[in-house]
Amino acid sequence: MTTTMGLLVMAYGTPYKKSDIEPYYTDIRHGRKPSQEELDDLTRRYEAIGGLSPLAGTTERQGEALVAALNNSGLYKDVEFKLYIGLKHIHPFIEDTVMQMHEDGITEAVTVVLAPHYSRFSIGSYNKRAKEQADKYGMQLHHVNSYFEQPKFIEYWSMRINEVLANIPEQEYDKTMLVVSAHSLPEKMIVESNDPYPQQISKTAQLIAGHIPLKNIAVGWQSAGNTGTPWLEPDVQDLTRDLHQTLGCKHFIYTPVGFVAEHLEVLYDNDYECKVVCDEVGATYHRPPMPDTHPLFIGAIVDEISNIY
Ligand code: FEC
Repeated sequence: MTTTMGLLVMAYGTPYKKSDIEPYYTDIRHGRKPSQEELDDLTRRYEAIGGLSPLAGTTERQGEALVAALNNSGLYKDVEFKLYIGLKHIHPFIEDTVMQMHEDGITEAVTVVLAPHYSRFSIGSYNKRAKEQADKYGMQLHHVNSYFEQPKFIEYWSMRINEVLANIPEQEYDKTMLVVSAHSLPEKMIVESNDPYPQQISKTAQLIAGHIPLKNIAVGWQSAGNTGTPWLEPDVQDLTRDLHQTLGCKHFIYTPVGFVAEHLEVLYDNDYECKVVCDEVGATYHRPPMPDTHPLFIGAIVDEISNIY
């Protein structure tokens, strides 16, 4: 007999239409409404990437690719995974999805967040919300906490960087900088709780370094909020200016490894903001494609799931 196992794929979420921007932003700010100026600024950034973000569709495609890969992996006899998507800041919210899973008769599920590195404030908070709801129904959850060390994840990024390098003359490699980045977080929170997030990003850079012929590799942080308190630094834009000044870099390759798809934080913060700085200093901007549904990326998550379930 085949057992149905839930596969709860959790992701950040994005506005589906322009009028969603305000409630979405309010949710991100834990219920505090943004000022008109803040709202206009966010709306302007969405407009700059075409009006809205492609993230909603990508999350669905990633979930579908993952459930298909799991069900075709041959790893699970008599188990059929059923996909559910739960979002952090917009419907379908994590709690509502877990309730739906219960109503559908799901008693056990694997959970995965579409972000490769663990922080108590990112993956930890998704897992907590899913577990609190699942506990109400006695549903058992198996959490994937991270997958940044999975060989296929590192292979994906190394392959993409090597593709970029194939178009840069080898004699310019010593003037080429790889910037490995992730979303910044408030520094105090991370330091006080001895959060593993910064070390996991550095480890990702270190693992990638073993597969590419570049010596110049820097870790940076992006997309920091404006809270008046320090966030993890250096910011990728400042880093670009500094590295250009000290090393005279001609090429910058940006790999936002803390994200897994093209969305506002990549399309605006990298493709627009970092490119502006590259143009300003006269260096070439490169940003390889994001993992999306690439089989190496989906395979990395399947491999991690097979470690926990
Ligand atoms: O394409 C899209 O529409 C959505 C892209 C998006 C992703 C994303 C991922 C992460 N965030 C993380 C932390 C924070 C913290 C704050 C914060 C604020 C925003 C705002 C927008 C936004 N984030 Fe986000 N994030 C995305 C979008 N994020 C929009 C609000 C305006 C702005 O600051 O730009 C600050 C909250 C506060 O003010 O209190 C903290 C982390 C990730 C990566 C892990 C994950 O995906 O969950 C960490 C995608």
